[in-house]
Amino acid sequence: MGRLIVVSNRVSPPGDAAAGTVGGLAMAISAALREYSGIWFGWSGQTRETFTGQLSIQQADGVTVALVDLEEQDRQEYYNGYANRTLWPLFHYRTDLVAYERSFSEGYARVNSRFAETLAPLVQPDDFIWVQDYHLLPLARQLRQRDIANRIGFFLHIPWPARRLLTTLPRHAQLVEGLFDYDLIGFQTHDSRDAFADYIVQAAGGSVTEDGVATAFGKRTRIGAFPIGIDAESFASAAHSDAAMESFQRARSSLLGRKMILGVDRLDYSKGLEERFLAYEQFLVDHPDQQEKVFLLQIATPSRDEVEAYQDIRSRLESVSGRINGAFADVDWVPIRYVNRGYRRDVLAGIYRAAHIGLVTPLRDGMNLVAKEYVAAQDPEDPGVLILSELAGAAEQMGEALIVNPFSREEVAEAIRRGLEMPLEERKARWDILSEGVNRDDVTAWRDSFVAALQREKPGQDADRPA
Ligand code: ADQ
Repeated sequence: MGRLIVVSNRVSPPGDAAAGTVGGLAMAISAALREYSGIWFGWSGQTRETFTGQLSIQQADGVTVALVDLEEQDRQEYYNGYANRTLWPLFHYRTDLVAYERSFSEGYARVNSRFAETLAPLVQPDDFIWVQDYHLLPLARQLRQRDIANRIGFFLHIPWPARRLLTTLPRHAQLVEGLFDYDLIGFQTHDSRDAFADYIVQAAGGSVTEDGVATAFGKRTRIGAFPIGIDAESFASAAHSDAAMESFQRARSSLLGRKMILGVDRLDYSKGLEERFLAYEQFLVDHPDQQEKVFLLQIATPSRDEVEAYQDIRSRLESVSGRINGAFADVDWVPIRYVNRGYRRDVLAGIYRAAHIGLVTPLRDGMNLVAKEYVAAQDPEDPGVLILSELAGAAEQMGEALIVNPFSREEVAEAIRRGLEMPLEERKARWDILSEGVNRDDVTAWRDSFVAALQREKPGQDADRPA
């Protein structure tokens, strides 16, 4: 079997995994690459005056990383532009935030072409290529134009939007047609897979069979749901590390007998943080007896702060949390502890374990790994309660959580009340089922099922060629 080449927008530099600062997606990819002794190709995050296509190759931990620098204009038009100001808000149902600028789509096409141009010479005949996420939707097309006939798969980490939303995007058909140069397209959920199939049938006049063969634009591809998981085993052992024990103790001793509700998110408008704060405020209003008996710890790591919508959400959250704290706090109690920094995985695991409730209420989310990490970090003898948005992909798998509509303050407030009062027996029964799923459907299962499905495909099949 050939090597695995993973392509993603950003690549975590070797060494970050050891430092414990790598996020869920990066952990997932490193695990896959170690198994297939592959290459991880992507943007270095650096820019230079002109694009040279020169690669910086580094080896670490059984993984070869190949990085390419882009130009500043690429960063603005491709990364901050089309990826994060057009596709991200659109695919997260925030049409009010979508910017359609011609220079963005040009920059997006240019960077995908530059990726293909730099990657193509590295590809050997037996390799299989796995492209990650919405930054690189047209990459297969660009590679095919450079005579790369290898198997190429694509995995979308974010939701696929409903047809009516997608058709608001100028040149949407071109974007979708480009996907048909992949041999396999993976989605997080059946819901996303079905939304894609709906577009193929209703907007592109194509067809999709029961087993996921999609035909349109004179081409065929296969589609499927491959829900991503966490590295559950390593996360559970991180939860037992000294660092985790220390952060657990530190968090628990700061409780002073109170119960802790925890949110952990990238600071992003899709995560529903403002709505979460307001729902928590509703809970405090509905249950005055609970005031001073609980607090919300919200850890929100700033991200994409060159994009205005992210600066806006950051200042809104500061203002909403400040207002709630101003209205409810007492000399020895602050209802919301709002923290804007990142934590190492092991430290984070200890904080998860200390929390009585994990509050995961995105307004839209491809999967949401925090929900799974929260479950993996719990003490089996005294587990906390997961409250989970029905609009997170994870809700398709995690039905034993308290499932809520994140737009409904009343529902979220009521789930908080229920979670705080839930008897140990019920907490354990729910957690047992959740934990079994998190362990079974982990990142290894995700990787293996995607790679096996990709290898079953014959590369480069067109509809007019025999399958
Ligand atoms: P994200 O939108 O980044 O990922 P998520 O799945 O929650 O969302 O992953 C976030 C990761 O970052 C988690 O592993 C979490 O532990 C980590 N993290 C968040 N805040 C942190 C902090 N303060 N300190 C340290 N670590 C922190 C995208 C999609 C998701 C999809 C993933 C993977 O938007 O829907 O689940 O990719 O496919």
